[in-house]
Amino acid sequence: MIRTSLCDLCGIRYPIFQGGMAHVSDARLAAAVTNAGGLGIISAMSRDGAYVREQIRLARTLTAGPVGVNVMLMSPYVGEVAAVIAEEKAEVVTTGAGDPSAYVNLWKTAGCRVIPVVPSAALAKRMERAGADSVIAEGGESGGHIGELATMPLVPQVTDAVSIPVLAAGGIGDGRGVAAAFMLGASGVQLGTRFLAAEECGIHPHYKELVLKASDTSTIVTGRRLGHPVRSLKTPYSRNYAKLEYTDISAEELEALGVGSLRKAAVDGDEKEGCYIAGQIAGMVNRVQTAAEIIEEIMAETEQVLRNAVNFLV
Ligand code: TUI
Repeated sequence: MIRTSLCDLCGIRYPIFQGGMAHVSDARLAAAVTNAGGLGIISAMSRDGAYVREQIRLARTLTAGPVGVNVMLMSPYVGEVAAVIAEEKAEVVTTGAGDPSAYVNLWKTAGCRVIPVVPSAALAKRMERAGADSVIAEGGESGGHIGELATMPLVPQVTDAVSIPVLAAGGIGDGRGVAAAFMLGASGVQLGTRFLAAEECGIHPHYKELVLKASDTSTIVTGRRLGHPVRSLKTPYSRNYAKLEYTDISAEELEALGVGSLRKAAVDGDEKEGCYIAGQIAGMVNRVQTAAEIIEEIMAETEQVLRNAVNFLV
C-alpha cells in the first residue's frame, strides 16, 4: 500500500491524477478514474462555463468521489469557467498553459484545492506564494503544450524550490516511472497518455489505434516557431506542419493549421488533419484496459519496484 500527503490533500486512495486532456478528458473518463481511486480531471479546454457546469454535474452522477477540472488558461472563456468551478465546488482545479494567480483566491474561497501545472521552479515558487496547494511539475516528455525542461531535471528542482507537495508529469507510463518520480521527490504523478487507452476513454478508435501502435520514437514537437510547442504523434498532419514550420509561411497561416486539429483527431479520427496528442511513453501503451486496471497495475508495479530497490543497498 502506498499513501502520500497528496492522498490526504485530495481525498484519494492512490496518488495518481489523470491529466485534463482537451477533447479527451470528459466526465465519464474522470469519474472512472476517481472511482478507481485516482483523481479524475475534466478538461475545460476552450469550452464555455455552461459546458463545464454540465460536465461537473454529470461526473457527480457517476461518482461520489472528488472531481477535478483542468483550466486551459489561454481559453477565451477562462473567466466564466473559473467562476463555474467555484460555484460547483470542484474538489480540485488544475491549470495549464499560463499563470493562474488571478483565480487562486476565488477557488480557495470556494474550498477547491488549487494545483497549477508548472514548467519551471520559478513559476512553482510564484504559485506557492499565490496560495497553491500543490504543483504539477510537467516535463517536455508529455503530450500537448510543453515547457523547456525534461521531467528528470525539472522535478527535483521544483521539489527543492517549494514546500508544498509536487506531482511529476511527463514521461511516466508505468510503475517504474511512478517509483522514479517518488525518488525525485514527488508525492504523486499525473498521467495522460496511458489513459488514452482506457476503456472509458471516448476518443475516436483511430486515435486509440495510433497510440497502441506507437513506438518510442513516434512523437514529434511542432509549434516552437509560434512560441507554443506541442508534442503529438507523427502523422500526416504533424509531419506536414514540421515541414512547413521553417519555410517562409506566415505565422497566421501556421496558426490556422492548428485551429480545430485536436478536435479533428479526438472526435473525428481525421487521418489527414487531426493532431493526435501523445507523450513519449506512447510506445509503452500496448493494450486497452479499464481505468481501474491501469491504476491497480501501476500501483502494484510501483510497490514492487520500491521493494526491489533495497537490493541495491549492500
Ligand atoms: O497545458 C498543457 N498542455 C496542453 S494545453 C493544450 S491546448 C493548446 N493548444 C495549442 C497551443 C497551446 C495550447 C494542449 N496541451 N500542459 C500544462 C502546461 N502548462 N505545459 C506547460 C505549461 C505552462 C507554460 C507556461 C504553464 C505555465 C506557463 O507560464 C508562463 C507564465 O505565464 O509565466
